Amino acid sequence: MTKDQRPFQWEEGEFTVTRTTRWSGPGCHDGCGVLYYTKGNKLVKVEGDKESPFYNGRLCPRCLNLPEAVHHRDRLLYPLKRIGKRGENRWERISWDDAYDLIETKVREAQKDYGPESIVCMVGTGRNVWGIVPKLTYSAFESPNFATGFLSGDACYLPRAALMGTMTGDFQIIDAGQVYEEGIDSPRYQIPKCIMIWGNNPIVSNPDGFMGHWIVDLMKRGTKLIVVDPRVTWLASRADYHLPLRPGTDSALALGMMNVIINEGLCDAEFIDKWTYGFSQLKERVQQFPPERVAEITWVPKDKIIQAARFYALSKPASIQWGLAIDMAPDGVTAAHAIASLWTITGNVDNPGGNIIVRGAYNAPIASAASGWGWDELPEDVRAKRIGYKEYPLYKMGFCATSHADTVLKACESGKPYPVRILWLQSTNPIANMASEAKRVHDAMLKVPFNVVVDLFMTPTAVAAADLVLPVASSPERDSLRAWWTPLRSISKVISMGEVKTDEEIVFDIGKRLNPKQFPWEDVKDMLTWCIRESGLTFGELEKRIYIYPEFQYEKYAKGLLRPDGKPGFNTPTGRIELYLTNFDNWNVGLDPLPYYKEPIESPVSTPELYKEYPLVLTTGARSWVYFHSENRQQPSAREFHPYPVVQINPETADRYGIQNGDWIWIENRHGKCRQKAEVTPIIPSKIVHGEHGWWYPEKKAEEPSLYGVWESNINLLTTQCDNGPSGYGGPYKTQLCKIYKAEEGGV
Ligand SMILES: Nc1nc2c(c(=O)[nH]1)N[C@H]1C(S)=C(S)[C@@H](COP(=O)(O)OP(=O)(O)OC[C@H]3O[C@@H](n4cnc5c(=O)[nH]c(N)nc54)[C@H](O)[C@@H]3O)O[C@H]1N2
Ligand SMILES: Nc1nc2c(c(=O)[nH]1)N[C@H]1C(S)=C(S)[C@@H](COP(=O)(O)OP(=O)(O)OC[C@H]3O[C@@H](n4cnc5c(=O)[nH]c(N)nc54)[C@H](O)[C@@H]3O)O[C@H]1N2
Ligand code: SF4
Ligand SMILES: [Mo]
Repeated sequence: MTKDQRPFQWEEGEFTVTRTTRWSGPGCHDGCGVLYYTKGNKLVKVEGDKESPFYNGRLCPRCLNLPEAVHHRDRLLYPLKRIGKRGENRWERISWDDAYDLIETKVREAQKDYGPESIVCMVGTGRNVWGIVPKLTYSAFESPNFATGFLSGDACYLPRAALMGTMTGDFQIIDAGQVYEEGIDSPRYQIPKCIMIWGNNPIVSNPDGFMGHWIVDLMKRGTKLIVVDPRVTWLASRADYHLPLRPGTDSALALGMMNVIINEGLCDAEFIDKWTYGFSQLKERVQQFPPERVAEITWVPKDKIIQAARFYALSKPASIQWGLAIDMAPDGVTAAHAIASLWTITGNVDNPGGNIIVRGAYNAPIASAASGWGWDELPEDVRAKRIGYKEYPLYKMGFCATSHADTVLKACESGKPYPVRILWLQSTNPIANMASEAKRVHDAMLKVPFNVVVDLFMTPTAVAAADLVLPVASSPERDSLRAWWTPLRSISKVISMGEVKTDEEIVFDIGKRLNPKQFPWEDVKDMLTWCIRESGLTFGELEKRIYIYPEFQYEKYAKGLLRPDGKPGFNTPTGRIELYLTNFDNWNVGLDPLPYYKEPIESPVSTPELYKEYPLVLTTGARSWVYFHSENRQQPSAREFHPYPVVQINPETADRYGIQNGDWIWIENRHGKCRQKAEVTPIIPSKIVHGEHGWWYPEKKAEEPSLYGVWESNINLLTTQCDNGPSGYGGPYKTQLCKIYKAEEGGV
């Protein structure tokens, strides 16, 4: 059968089978091709779509277990209004009309008495809310404040995105052939000789529209790996070079590798000369980072640094697949700058098998990772009120610009620069997961007069702080789109539960009520068709085709395809990739235009006294197979697979503290403590421990002070808010100190 003849839907025995895309909820960063097997209104099983390019039928346990999530008895099915006090978990079922009436009243009050900027909308990570919630914020509420759910320093992808926005003027990702329907078999593609995987564990996390199994496919064709990770991950165990660095020292390592590459003349001189700005200043800066010094800082042996640097530079094409660990240190932006400089000075820019420049497929605003939909409608004086906009000019850059989360927190606490009157949380669970310093965030939310949570399940955050809870549809209950990055994909609704609405429907309904001029569409499908108008298809047509690939071109900078004026070059002030960031000078707020290294706030070097008391370096939150952050803890199969929070400790360290595999232990530092279960394993070095994030216990008591046991194993009792880098981005989620000791019997 040719691809055009493939059916979108068919009957198979007692099932209707639908071929479509799965995204959120429950949360995921990807949109893999799935086959939904439904019987009436029931999702019975999910299989991978073998004919879906680049997913080829490969599914994670989280997709295979979707029926358990979707039909779970704890799903929220009706709008709920709080009765009694916050934290009592007492709710009254109300109609959607009553919910919308209440929202309209509260929004109009806030707009009139405090200005629209007193309404702050918050989202969690990369789901199909990043297009639609900005539209709600800017067009319906007319507020400039779209934010993450108190994610300190917005330390997830946004630091890297903003850095690329100012350094390159565009967005770069690794080329794993995903821009072609034929994938790595495309004649235009080249297999990278080397992939450097930096602070990322994509086999488990499949982050940001990237699939870990793409790397495995490339390894089968000969690609060699360098892995920069303190732990021996699956990929590290198969790498030619594994650099197990001390958490938070990434920029020193990248600067040290550049020292080797530049001083040994291994750069791409022609590319540097023609397309980059500031090489001579960078060359001077890297002289401060000879491999001996870098080995001391990073705990990676000097020879390994030299050999890995040579191997990366001498492999062409080569690419870098980077991850979250870069953002999760206060100076994450400079680490990103140093790493992006590595691919720039070796000329691996927008080349086959290198780090290519991408934009969301067909610029579809609703479906991509970008968050600007509706921003242009706001007058300049309203935009200027965005929290953090003035203090942190880097927050204007990038494709996912948000309000500064830590300053939003301070505004909730202090009413400055102005009061926050409404928090609208659509797809985030800050106190269990997204925010650091969880108790502080809990208390701050209670100061806000009206909070709305839009979610699939009741969460610790909702019980603690919400006044209204709206039930939202899961992915198989949702008509939606995906354009992060390519191809453009349709998401089809195959079942419906209770009175749930989709994120798009909720925003659309509220927009129609509050500001109909900016929501001119007849219904959500009409709006979806408008969003993909550049593809020339209606939503219904796309749904039958499932996906469509826009044309992709390499070396767009040479062809005049990047700048608004159509000239060759990059969309930056100098028209070149800026190794020296001229914007940092222009803004005049004290940002270093060159990459630098700064010690973590608490570390063996910066706080030696503290290190005596807390003699282990703590990194947190490396992804696990069946959980997506704080989600899925309700699913019996997921809990069977991964019943407890796990803290990884090296056998030598465990011995030193009398800890056995499987013991409940306390992880503690001067900010707080929590309990997790020890996994004694050689994959982690002896001076480092790793604690899991996102843990709460849906089976435990909901009401305060328990909040489903959210304070028992929560690693974000040990992390801090408002310790950001100078750009405002970055927070110390993965760079703390701690001590560990055996907990009393019983566990949690
Ligand atoms: N210590 C530590 N903390 C961390 C991290 C770490 O590495 N270490 N990682 C951080 C990172 S990178 C991130 S991005 C944050 C993530 O933080 P969040 O995105 O807030 O995490 P989730 O637990 O997935 O919470 C999302 C909520 O949204 C709901 N939901 C899921 N899908 C949908 C949907 O489609 N629509 C709606 N309306 N709701 C939905 C879920 O049921 C859940 O209650 O956590 C951060 N927290
Ligand atoms: N199953 C599942 N998938 C997910 C998620 C989930 O919760 N569950 N969350 C999604 C989200 S929001 C994100 S942001 C992505 C994140 O996905 P990734 O980018 O893969 O991030 P992590 O798994 O947090 O960490 C990756 C690796 O960094 C290492 N590491 C820790 N500290 C450091 C350090 O200081 N430097 C370096 N170089 N490495 C360090 C860890 O050992 C770990 O192996 O995953 C997404 N995908
Ligand atoms: S990455 Fe995994 S959970 Fe997410 S859509 Fe793909 S198969 Fe499903
Ligand atoms: Mo994230």
